[in-house]
Amino acid sequence: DRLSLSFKSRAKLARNPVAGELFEIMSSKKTTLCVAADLTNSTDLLNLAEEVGPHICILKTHIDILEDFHLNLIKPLIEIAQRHNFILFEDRKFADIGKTVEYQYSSGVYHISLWASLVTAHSLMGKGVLDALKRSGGLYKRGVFLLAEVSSAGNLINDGYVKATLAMAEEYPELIAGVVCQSPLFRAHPGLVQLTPGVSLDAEKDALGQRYASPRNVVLERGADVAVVGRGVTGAKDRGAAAQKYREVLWEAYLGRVEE
Ligand code: 6AU
Repeated sequence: DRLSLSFKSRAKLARNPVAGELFEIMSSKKTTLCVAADLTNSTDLLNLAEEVGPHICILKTHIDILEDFHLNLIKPLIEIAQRHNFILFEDRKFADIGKTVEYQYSSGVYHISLWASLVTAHSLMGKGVLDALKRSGGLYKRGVFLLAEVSSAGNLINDGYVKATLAMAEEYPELIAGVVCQSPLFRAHPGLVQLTPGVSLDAEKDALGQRYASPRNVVLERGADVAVVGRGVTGAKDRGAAAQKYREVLWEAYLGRVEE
């Protein structure tokens, strides 16, 4: 069972190289925290990366919400990620025909394939999305998180969609690093990472349909390996201290879950 195994032993079971690297980082750095850097200013983004860097395994970006994006941002961002040993994850949520996804991944303003080790994709459009990500150039080591469930109220995903998404993930074992979901869906696949957003110590929801659960709940009840925290950290006065707090409660919950 995935939930009772340590990240250390799961690192060896990962078929995707970034998932393997991620398990190693989580294990050695003792953190399962992914901070969602949903900020609109590049300098602010770099400052956040420095502040939370010691406490995270992943920095998740929505690079297209930056008002002052320039490719020059990428070099210092990679430098910070290497120095603090975390992974860059662009939450692009690809959801188009394969050919368009290929352009969105490799071209345009952001050149995501050159710097993001991890990206998200929807299963909605079918396998072409994954074929496109697989064959595009860019980083040698990269991984995809497929969205099987989402945190927002009123979403249209049903059981059939979830099942078909997991089946699609199984067809691309070298490409898929893990699954974004809200419940322990794939207990029999310890090499895959469960990434769960919608995590807050204070809030239950926001004004636009986001729903939150506590760090303990997402790890112990919902099966999260990595927990995504956005505003719980970015909205704090001391973002480094907030990240440290989330990291600690998440890690404690993980220790209470593993059996080896
Ligand atoms: O903690 P928050 O609500 O400030 O931010 C949550 C972050 C945002 C969302 O784009 C993302 O998590 N997210 C995702 C992801 C990671 O793909 C899926 C989902 O179901 N819900 C969700 O909030 O950056």
